[in-house]
Amino acid sequence: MSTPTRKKDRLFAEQILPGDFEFDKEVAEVFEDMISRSVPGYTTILDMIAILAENYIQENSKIYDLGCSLGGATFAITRQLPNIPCSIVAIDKSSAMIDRMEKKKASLGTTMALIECRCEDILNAEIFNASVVVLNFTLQFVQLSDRQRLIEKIFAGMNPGGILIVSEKIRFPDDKLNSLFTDMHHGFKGNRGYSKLEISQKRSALENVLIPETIDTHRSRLTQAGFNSFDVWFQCFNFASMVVFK
Ligand code: GEK
Repeated sequence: MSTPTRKKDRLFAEQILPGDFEFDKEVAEVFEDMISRSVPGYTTILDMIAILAENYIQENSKIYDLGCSLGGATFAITRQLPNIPCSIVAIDKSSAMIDRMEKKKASLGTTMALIECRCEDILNAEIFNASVVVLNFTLQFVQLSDRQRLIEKIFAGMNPGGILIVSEKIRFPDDKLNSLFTDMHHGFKGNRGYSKLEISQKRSALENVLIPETIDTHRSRLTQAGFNSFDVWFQCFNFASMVVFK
């Protein structure tokens, strides 16, 4: 999804008043630049989600991209889909994100007709006949008390043999590892041009909004909901992507 017109993220470059991070119009405008300079392996993860979707899509079923932002995973999947009848439902509760995604979809032409973009809270969204479900860095923004219910709803809406992909920022039970990986992540952002001020202001803005959990917590929640064959298929520092099957 990288384009020469991609706008650079400078949202935290100047000293700003404290406040919680929001997925508003300003963030949507720079989102592609922001996520690819902030999440180690983001492009690889999208490419691999497309391959997983290609392998697990079932005829006449749906793919759900939950918390789709600008449709990074959705558009990667559409490039890789086999020629079988299916559709993709891309959901985000930020209208700024969905508006931009709709524009991108329109610019890509009629082959994108299989994508339905919805501005909706995933906690209220109906999920059914799903063979592939993607939560790519979305669950971390859902309130802790709502996470189990959401995962159970996804399980109920999936077909047997379907795959759920969950990518998250993660926490470690060991404090030493937590600070090592946090430092490495900040080093990664520094190498990609973010200043110390940008890194620390973004960190404070996300503090109450992005709540990471340990891999064990994810495993317990997913298996408790009924999913099987849990494993981590990608990890770089404190970012991981997990798969489970129904
Ligand atoms: C990608 N998956 O590029 N309902 C709907 N949307 C939500 C909810 C909710 N309850 N909570 C958060 N979001 C994307 C990247 S970004 C990750 C996902 C990041 C949405 C929120 O509006 C935002 O667009 C997205 O989840 C998280 O593959 O910024 O680190």
